Amino acid sequence: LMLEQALRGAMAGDEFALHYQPQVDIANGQVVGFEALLRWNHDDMGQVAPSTFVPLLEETGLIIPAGQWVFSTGCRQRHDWDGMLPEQCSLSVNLSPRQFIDKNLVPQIRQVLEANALPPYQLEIELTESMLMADTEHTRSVLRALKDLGLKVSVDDFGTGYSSLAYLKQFALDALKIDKQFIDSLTCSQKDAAIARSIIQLAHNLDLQVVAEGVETASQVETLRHLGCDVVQGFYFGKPVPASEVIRLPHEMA
Ligand code: G
Ligand code: G
Ligand code: MN
Ligand code: NA
Repeated sequence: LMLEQALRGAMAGDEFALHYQPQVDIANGQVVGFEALLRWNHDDMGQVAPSTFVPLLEETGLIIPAGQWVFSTGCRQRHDWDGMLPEQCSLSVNLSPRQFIDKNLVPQIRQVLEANALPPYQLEIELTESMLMADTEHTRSVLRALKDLGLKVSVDDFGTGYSSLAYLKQFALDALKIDKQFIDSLTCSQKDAAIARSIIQLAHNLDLQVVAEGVETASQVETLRHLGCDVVQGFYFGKPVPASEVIRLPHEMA
């Protein structure tokens, strides 16, 4: 409850920030996007882990205004980087289940794109498998609307959620993000390598891009390149950094 009070204060005060982590085209090293990750710096507690406060935002419903803040801050930031980042470089925003079922989601996204004169292809939405499992009228219409707006939609933490693949044929998606747990032992576990290889093949057979998450070593990059992965993201290329550091990053990373 104290943490909940503190979170309400964070919303009102100036305690939230977005950090940005580069996503790199494995073929040519170009930075093709940044994932926006919410950070909370509390006056007394210091940095609170997202794994602690994001679930709390979700439970309390504060994720709705917080998510709105993430969209408007991220899109304004991407607009400010116009001309400093490659035109095609996108901003990925994580969406939680409560945001996904919120009736105002699509109008809000439309509004924030317009307010920041952002071309829709510069905004990518990350959903999780569980959010795509419910094949309801709402799920269909939201995904259709995001597609019609011209946004990219990717499936985060792929391979760790419910195991139905039916949603992959139901909805028009753009990318699968292979969960870090399969990348961690990619180079030492034949099973993890087989899973990564299979996800990449599955994705490509369905015309989806593949992003590998949590890439930390050069040998993981080599293996992923060999397996035909498209985009890599992880500490090997860079940790999430504050906005002020983004334009100082190289536009090309080996
Ligand atoms: O990288 P990090 O430890 O910051 O992220 C931890 C978790 O918090 C991840 O699952 C990530 O998807 C989630 N997360 C980070 N930022 C946001 C956000 O803006 N909105 C939502 N819904 N989740 C976020
Ligand atoms: O669930 P989601 O994929 O949105 O969460 C991304 C989380 O993973 C963030 O907390 C981010 O800081 C973290 N992360 C990104 N790259 C790496 C990495 O290479 N190693 C580790 N340990 N964590 C990473
Ligand atoms: Mn994510
Ligand atoms: Na993930």
